[in-house]
This record gives sequence, structure tokens and C-alpha cells, in this order.
Amino acid sequence: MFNSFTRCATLIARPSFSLFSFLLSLSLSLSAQALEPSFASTHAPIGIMGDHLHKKGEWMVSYRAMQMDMSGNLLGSTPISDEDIVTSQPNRFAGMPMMPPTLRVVPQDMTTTMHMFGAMYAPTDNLTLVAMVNYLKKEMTLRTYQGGMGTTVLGDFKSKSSGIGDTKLGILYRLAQGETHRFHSNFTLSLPTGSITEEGRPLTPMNMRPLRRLPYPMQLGTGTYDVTPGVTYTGNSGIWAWGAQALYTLRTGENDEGYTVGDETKINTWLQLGFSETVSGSLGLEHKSSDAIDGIDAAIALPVQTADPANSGRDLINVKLGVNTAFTRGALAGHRFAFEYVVPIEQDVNGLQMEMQSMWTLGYQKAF
Ligand SMILES: [Cu+2]
Repeated sequence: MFNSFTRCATLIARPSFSLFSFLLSLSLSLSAQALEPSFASTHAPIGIMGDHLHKKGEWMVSYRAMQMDMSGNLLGSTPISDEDIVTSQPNRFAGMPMMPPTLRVVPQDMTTTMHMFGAMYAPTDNLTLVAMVNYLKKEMTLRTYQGGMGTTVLGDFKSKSSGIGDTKLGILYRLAQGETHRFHSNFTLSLPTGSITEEGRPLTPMNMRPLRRLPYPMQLGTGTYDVTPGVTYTGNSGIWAWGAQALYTLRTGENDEGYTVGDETKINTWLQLGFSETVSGSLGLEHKSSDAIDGIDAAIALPVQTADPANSGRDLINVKLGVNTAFTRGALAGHRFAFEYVVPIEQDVNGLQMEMQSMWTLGYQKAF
């Protein structure tokens, strides 16, 4: 009796994706056993790459817009003020001509936008090929303090870079597939197509604007061939879907400017709930850990934290909230749209670095 009532009510509420239908879906999930899995949940949250394979002969194209916002600074895991930075944090270039003993330029905020174009193709049911090309735009606002000491602000300036990032080619290979559980291996090769020699005109403490190579976080690529092996697990039962992915990125060799970006480990887990056939929500947890840059680019020397390779690499724990939509009929049949919002709940940086505030991904996918 209660069952048929909730089912009826869900049908009525379905077109309006509201809290009401969400609650009804939830109650349905508790009262009914044989529910169709949500088609929207057959893909992981949009921030996860290489989560699914395709059927033999199938293609998929995708576009993702991503934005990461950073502001303020952390010394390890503790916030540090601009005044403390410019009076207490040593400048690794001190002793060189015109170089003050402490840092004098402080990053205020940074926005990184990425446009990611992807294609997938499955030559067999067990193997899917992936290619991704990125366009990056980075913008940082920095504050320069006057002269070699004290806390007098000279002024703010903007640092910008944009262009093609590193290109990624990947192979997804099925390891096991059952009714509920699926496993595949990931392998990605990253080609150094992103520039590592971007330049700008920083405002120096002596009030000059010389043309200089931009610090490491403003560069667009790693300059090395990078390989990322990993494994992905996905499962589903009823209106629930879930998954986990572990990836390790290894930089091979040293780039032309004399350094190697730190290796990176990324572990993701997620849980998805199908509100309907076409809409699902997700909750994810990510642990990301990267090492510091090894080596140094001799052309990067400024009294700013980002010019010191020791101030790179961090540990992050992120919480992710997402929505997937996948249309199964009508004019939009076969089109997927998804959004994911990410906030760090814990971060610990090597040395002195900007604090990550949030990140989001908006994505579109179409298979044919
Ligand atoms: Cu795909």
C-alpha cells in the first residue's frame, strides 16, 4: 500500500528535480528491492578521468571546463599573513644582485581555468583508448612590498599565462567484469606540449617591471614525459553506484630547463545515488599527494615563494559533490551533462604556498 503510493508520487514528482522527489527516491530505495540502476550513474562523477570503458566500435567525445581558485597562504598547514611572509620568510636568492634577505612579493589569489577536450574509442570490448587536449589560462594577483625590509606596500600586479597544456594519451584495459563489480587498469602517457618558458613583467621591490620567466605554478606543462598507471573499480546495485580509483603519476627524466615536477598520487572514492533514470547525485572523497619539484630552473629568480622549488608539492583531502545527468530520450538522448564541486577539508603544503579554496568541473559527454 505504502509502496504503490510512493511509486505513484515519484512518477508525478519526477520532472521536477526537487528535494521532494529526492526524499521520495530515498524512501523508495528503502522500500523496494528491484529498481533499475540510474543510467546517469553509469559514468563516475565528472572530475574522475578514465572511469569507464566503451563497447567495441563506440566513440565518445567530451568537453570539460574546470576552474581552481586559490587565495591566502599556508606555511605547512598553518595560515600565514603577508606581513609575516615579508619580514620572516627567507629569500632563497638572497646574496644575488638586487636580492633582499626575505621574500618581498606575496601571491594574493590565483585562478586556473582549464578547457579539456577528450575523445574515447573502443577497438574491442576490453580496451578503450583515450586522448585529451587541454587549454589552460592562469591568472595570479601579487602584492609587492617596497624595498628590502619593512611592511610598506609598493603595489599589486597581475601575472598571466595561457596556452595549450600537456597532451594525454591513455589506455583502459578491462581486468574483470561481473554483474555488480568491474575492474580495469589505467595507463596514461602525458606528452610535454605545454610551455615551461612563459614570461611576464613582475613588479619588483625596487619598482621596476623587468621581463622575467614566470615562477613554476604559472607554467603550462611539466616539460617531461609523464606516465600514470592506475586501477579503477566501479560497482552498482539498485539505485546506488560507487567506485574507487588509484593513480600514480611518474615524471620521467628532467625537462630542458633543469628540473622535474614532483610525482603525484591520487586516490578517489565515490558514491552515487540515482534520483531517476536520468539524474544522479554523488559524494566523493579524494586524497591527493604530490612531491616537491626536483632541480631548479636558473631563469626563475624572484623574491617570491613560487620561485623556490622547495615550495611545491602538497597533501590534500578533498570532498566532492556532484550531479550527473544522462538523457535517454527526446532531443537530448545520448547527451550527458555533469557538474562537480570540490572543497579541501585538509591541506598540508611543502614550505610556503597558496591555499586552495575550491574547484569545480562542468562537463559534457556524448557517445556514438
Ligand atoms: Cu567515455
